[in-house]
Amino acid sequence: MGSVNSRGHKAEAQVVMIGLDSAGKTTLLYKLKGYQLVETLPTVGFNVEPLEAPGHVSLTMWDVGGQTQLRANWKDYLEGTDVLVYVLDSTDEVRLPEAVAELMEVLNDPHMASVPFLVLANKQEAPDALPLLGIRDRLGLERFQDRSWELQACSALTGAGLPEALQSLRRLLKSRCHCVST
Ligand code: G3D
Repeated sequence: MGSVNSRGHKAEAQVVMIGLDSAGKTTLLYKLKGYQLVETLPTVGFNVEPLEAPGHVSLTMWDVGGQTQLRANWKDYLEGTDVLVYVLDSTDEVRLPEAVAELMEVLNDPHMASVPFLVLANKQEAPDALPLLGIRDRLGLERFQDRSWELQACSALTGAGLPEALQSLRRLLKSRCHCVST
């Protein structure tokens, strides 16, 4: 997976995007691609899309289905990951513990050792969205001293926070590999 350029560096970063079902991954992916997505269906298997981040960074986004029976397949996609993007539904307080547990399981996978990660607290425009600071406390991200991470609020619906999310990705990629220029 991936490619290298003439300087022996990876020319294309491998970004894996996962999250529970209905977190908004598919909406996010197509919003980032600039498509207007009217209706989404549960992801069966995965969508994969090439994406350009600021600074001509090429990313490959894997949108892996989050339904319970599909989560066992997540680890098949983790090898070679440069940055993990984990999408949370900020309005789903009931399943927040489940979402956190799944994130911890992924981060504990041997393929993910020292891989930086970006948590996107999606659906932040919704009136019932949990505030970012509350989400940060519930995630307990401070325990991850051994790798780079960022938490970003966003709305795949309105696009708010997505430029900042791409900038976060760029920073995390720079911390991981030489696949982005300085
Ligand atoms: P998934 O790919 O993670 O399974 P989807 O999630 O992208 O299919 O989105 C699940 C539902 O959440 C969709 O609504 C979608 O419109 C909605 N959604 C995605 N992002 C946002 C957001 O930022 N804000 C709000 N309010 N809703 C969002 P439906 O009604 O089609 O199930």
